[in-house]
Amino acid sequence: MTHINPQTMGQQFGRRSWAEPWKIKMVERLRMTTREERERALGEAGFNTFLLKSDDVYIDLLTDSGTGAMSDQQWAGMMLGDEAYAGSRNFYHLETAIQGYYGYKHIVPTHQGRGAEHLISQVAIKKGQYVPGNMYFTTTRLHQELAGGIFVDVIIDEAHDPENLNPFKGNIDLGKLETLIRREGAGKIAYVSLAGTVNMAGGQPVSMANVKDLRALCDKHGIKLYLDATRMVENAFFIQEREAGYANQPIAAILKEFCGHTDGAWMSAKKDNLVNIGGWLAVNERVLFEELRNLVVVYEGLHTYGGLAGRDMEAMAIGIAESVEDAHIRSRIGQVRYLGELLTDWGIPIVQPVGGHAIFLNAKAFYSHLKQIEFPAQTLAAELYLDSGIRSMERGIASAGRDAKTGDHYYPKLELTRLTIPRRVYTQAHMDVVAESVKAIFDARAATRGLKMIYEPKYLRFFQARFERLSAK
Ligand code: P70
Repeated sequence: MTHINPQTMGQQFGRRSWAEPWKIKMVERLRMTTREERERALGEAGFNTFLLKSDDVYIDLLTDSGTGAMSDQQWAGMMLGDEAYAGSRNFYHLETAIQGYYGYKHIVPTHQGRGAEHLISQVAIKKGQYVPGNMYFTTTRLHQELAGGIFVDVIIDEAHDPENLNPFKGNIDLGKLETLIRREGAGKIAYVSLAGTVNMAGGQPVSMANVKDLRALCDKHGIKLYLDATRMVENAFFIQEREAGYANQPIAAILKEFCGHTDGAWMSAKKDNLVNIGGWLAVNERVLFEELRNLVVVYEGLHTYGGLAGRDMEAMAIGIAESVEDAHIRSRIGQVRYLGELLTDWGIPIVQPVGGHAIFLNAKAFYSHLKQIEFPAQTLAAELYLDSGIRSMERGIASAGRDAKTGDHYYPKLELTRLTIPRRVYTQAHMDVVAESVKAIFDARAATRGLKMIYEPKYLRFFQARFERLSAK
């Protein structure tokens, strides 16, 4: 060793360090694998990280969905499950938590986010109506389409540019929305579908100013505004950090104010709400609620459990309260940001600014020698797994699917590989290992060959598609 200049994480970036507002009570062992074992596992999985067995994965960054660690309080809450078929006391705790922190009046529990998406889409969309939104999300758009809706992307153009530094890249372009309303008429718009921190754009937030303007525009035309609240607490953090007037407001207050501009929300509680399973739907309008509450018994379960055990609802109620603590959200996003800062510093192309839940590697720039139909983001996920056993997720052409009418592939502008950070699970040392592995495959990128798809399922193809490595040219 020739030169040692040890620096803490904070010092490396010219600031004081933060640390997690918790300590570890229980650990889960991880299995390390050899390169040969990983070659075999990936081959068997058809080069699709969704098809890997988790026992073959070392650091699992596939998703932040349901992969978080619950607190001792939440585990204690699990023992308080009231497993009555009807009227479980845990449902009322959950209802109170959602009403208190998100501010909506009526609550319908669901087994997870897509259960809620299904119900709201069936009730609020008439065949042939448009559903404008700030970039598509796979399950959200599919449920809107299955209900006969036509999704229209009205996010600002900057969201499609991975290098653009706009602090609120999740914002809706009101001009685009107004043009659609003028062209089609307000009656042809089912509702505006707004997501907090836009997943497919890189976890990019929506500003309070934008939701206020949207509210005014929707009111002008008599259109409803519904929120995908899945990562809305993370969105509130960016408002606190970046938007004038919010620096001294607690996260809980910002969250409630934001939701107050919308008519209702659906939620995948597996993210912000810190549980391994669960979701909910919440609306202010009584008539709509009655319809949703009627439909939930068809698809999910009785309206006081919605496909969940009582203990799951208790853990969720406690998780909601923990999720809005400022210290929690600061350290959660701080960890994501730390990984982002390392990669940025090393010149590795990632979506900027770094968003709330993940680092998105810009696979188009990473493998600039590959065509999009050679699946650069899927290739990147495969190479990262082979190098170190880290599992990531493709968010590019495979995820985008095909145009239902023409049958052609969608060619999304963004071709990304997502390193998604579970909440309260991995340490800073894990982040260092991840960063070094990304650098190793970046340094070896010129020799990397792409993939071809050899099996393609009809719905949400990325989950089960299989690929093969292209032979050398
Ligand atoms: C992810 C997960 C789920 C999700 C979401 C937003 C903004 C709704 C949902 C659905 C899981 C996932 C889902 C589809 C493809 C890949 C991964 N996102 N809205 O990893 O909620 O999963 O509970 O049904 O991000 O991003 P749920």
